[in-house]
Amino acid sequence: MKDASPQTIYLKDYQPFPFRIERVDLTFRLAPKTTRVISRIAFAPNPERAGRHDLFLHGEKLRLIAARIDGADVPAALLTVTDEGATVAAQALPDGPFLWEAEVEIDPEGNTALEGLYMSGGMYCTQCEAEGFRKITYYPDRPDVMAPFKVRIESDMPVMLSNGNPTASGPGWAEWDDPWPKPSYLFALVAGNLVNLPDSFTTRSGRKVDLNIWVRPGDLDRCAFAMDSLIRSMTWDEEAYGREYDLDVFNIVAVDDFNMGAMENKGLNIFNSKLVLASPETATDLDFERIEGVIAHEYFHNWTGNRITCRDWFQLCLKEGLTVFRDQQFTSAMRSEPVKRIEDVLSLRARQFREDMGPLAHPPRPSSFVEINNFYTATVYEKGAEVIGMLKRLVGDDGYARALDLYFDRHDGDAATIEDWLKVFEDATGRDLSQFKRWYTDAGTPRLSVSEDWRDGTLTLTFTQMTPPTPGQDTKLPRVIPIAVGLLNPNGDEILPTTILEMTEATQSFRFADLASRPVASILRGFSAPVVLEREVPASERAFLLAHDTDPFNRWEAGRALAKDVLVRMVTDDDAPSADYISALGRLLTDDSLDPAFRALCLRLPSEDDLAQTLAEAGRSPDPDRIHTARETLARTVAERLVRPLALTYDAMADRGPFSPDATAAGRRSLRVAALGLLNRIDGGARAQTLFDAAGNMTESAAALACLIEAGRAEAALPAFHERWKGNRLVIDKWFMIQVVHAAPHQAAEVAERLAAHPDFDWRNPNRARSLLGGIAANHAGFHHASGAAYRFYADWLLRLDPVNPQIAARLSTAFETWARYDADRRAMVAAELQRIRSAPGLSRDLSEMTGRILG
Ligand code: 0A1
Ligand code: ZN
Repeated sequence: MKDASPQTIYLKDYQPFPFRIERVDLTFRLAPKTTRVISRIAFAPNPERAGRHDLFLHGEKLRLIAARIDGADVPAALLTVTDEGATVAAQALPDGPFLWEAEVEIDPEGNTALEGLYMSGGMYCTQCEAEGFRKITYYPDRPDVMAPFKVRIESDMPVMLSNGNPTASGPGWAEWDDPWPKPSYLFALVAGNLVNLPDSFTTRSGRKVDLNIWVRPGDLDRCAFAMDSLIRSMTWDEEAYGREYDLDVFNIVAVDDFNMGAMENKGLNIFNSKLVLASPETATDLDFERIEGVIAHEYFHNWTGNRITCRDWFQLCLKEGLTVFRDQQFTSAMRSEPVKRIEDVLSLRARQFREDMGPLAHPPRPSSFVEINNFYTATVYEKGAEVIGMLKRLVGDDGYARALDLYFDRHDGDAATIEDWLKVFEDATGRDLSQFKRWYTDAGTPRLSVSEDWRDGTLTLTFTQMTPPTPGQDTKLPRVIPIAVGLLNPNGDEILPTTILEMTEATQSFRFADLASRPVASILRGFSAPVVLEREVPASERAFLLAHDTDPFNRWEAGRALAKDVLVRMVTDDDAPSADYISALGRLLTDDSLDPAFRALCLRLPSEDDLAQTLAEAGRSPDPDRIHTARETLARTVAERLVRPLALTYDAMADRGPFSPDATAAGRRSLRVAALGLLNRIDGGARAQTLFDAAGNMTESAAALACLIEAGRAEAALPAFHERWKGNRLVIDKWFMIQVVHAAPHQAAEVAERLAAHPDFDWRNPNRARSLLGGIAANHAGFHHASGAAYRFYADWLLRLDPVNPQIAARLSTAFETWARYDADRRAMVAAELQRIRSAPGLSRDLSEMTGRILG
């Protein structure tokens, strides 16, 4: 989308649309370059907006063929058409209800931005969130305008799908009816040569629902896990939230070209094929877990997003935060709760904290935006979910359940706001949440510092909170912070079980009296609030918590903090790796009472980006080379000192029976490959080679390949892997990514250049572009190499991608969001690349907004 002067849109300017829509009828005559869309839309005045109004309908890249009101052509003088839409002057409109009819022509094949109606591998599909429907026909493309849709599709494709229930079909046509009023962003259409995996589900009130997963012929043998995940999601949502499905069919379609992960269109979810297709040979355990989680996420949107949608896009976290929270609960229920919590916190810190500390920081509910597609962020999604977790901690499980019941009762069929959401909690629990609301309106991650005072059998914990300034928000008021605390006596017995302290002031003390001896405090258990805990803790206390904490999250956290302390000292003071840390790790590794997945997480050293962030938080400029060297040295030292237990673990965790994707088997594999990653530093890739040659599943195969690259002996493995998997796009994506992620820092840009010239580098495919570019950005020392070669390579590709798919270019540009952390030379190189991008003629609104904000 080219736009000379992109406009900022403000939450405070919200006004309801002057018209309501009673029903929508759409006919599609599909043709790759010339699809006709005929719309009939029954409008009526909206009583919330008195007076007469022009009718403005969004529309972009449409060729208008005819426009009629109540059967008569709209006079040319009363119809204004621009790049953004069509306006019918008020005097052309009757006082009461009227019928708008339009015929437009669109070009799905030429739609490389993958927004609106486009083609992927010969099939037609749509993506309408957030503002794609306006590229299909003229419409008030905003989430607060909801209507029932009827759709007729005419094409020579064997399968034609849309939202709702199928009503009739014949040779070359099919009709669909969606009785549930929905906003246009939930519209979907698919037509193609597809095959389906069918199943069914009977809801607890007895409605039989036909389930289908539609894929390209040849992919059918990789859908079973997704179907199983769907059925488990439907069951769980009934049990945990009392939510039933509400149509006769639920269709999922997998497409290869998709900008995001998946989309919750009513009754017709469209998925990136990487989040549907899985077999043991082609998908890693992480892929399986993501598929399960995203299938659940999209299904859960049926209530939190579709039945109750958002009034405007500023409220995006209303549906996304809640739905992420629900999918996290689901995964915890299906797998291990502590392991899931640790994984979520790792991802929160890596993505959301990083965002919150840089130039792109914004509140979960922003108050302005230029391009809404740039706000599908970790803050809206993951922090949005954390805020709900805190609400639940504050009001308790019963309060949460009452509030949610009230939310569904009160707002079913509504386009709601964050105010509506908080009000149901206030009404259901009697709490005043006005201070809590700051979590939605303020950006930035609070820093929470703690001091301890011990005297006369009383422990006093004094907390101070401070949130650094973020763009446009210089001063911050104190927030409500639920701090989960437990106390352990020196033997490791719990003397105070987890208790929630409710902090509301800038500084606040909490007392624990009548204690026989000085306890050890376990603070922020379960990561009860998304804050940075700043606390000087002696290594001995961390080691004690790592050995004894009864809260598994904090047990892991203690080990992680120890590892970080060690690594930071190695980077800043050239310290030797700490023997205490390594022996603590050794004890954990061999503790068979602990879940292997948990042990695997403990073995994983903090990432280089995480260390850079930690150093930056402490006001130091991180040196990527030193960080890389320190981490490598620690990994090698751990491997040398723990070679025996690591080798035993590696052997013991081998799969015993047939492959299972379940959490237990996946946890064993993750411990096995974590041990392999360390041993690989000292066995010259010997184990990796054996595993690569024998691996029967992708988790081990991909891990072995990565190890071989790191050991510098992948010359045979890389072509062998390519040869074996050249027919499978998803596996070839991995082949691209692994090579750049694991390349030595000084070679990373060169490897990326070489791969970009590979005939399989189909960069118009978002997954493929993300594999290579996301891969190099994830190679911290490679991306930030002092030569600046990776910065240049990356910027070149953003410029190339932007005219083709601005959304993808803009998302990838976040690799530069941390630039201000680094030294002056690196900062100058990144700034020059960002300026080069900004000066490109015809830059998209998406990338222009992002580069502008990143530069600050
Ligand atoms: N609502 C979807 C994510 C999504 C958002 C935007 C898209 O295109 C710009 C596509 C999908 C979800 O949360 O799963
Ligand atoms: Zn979502």
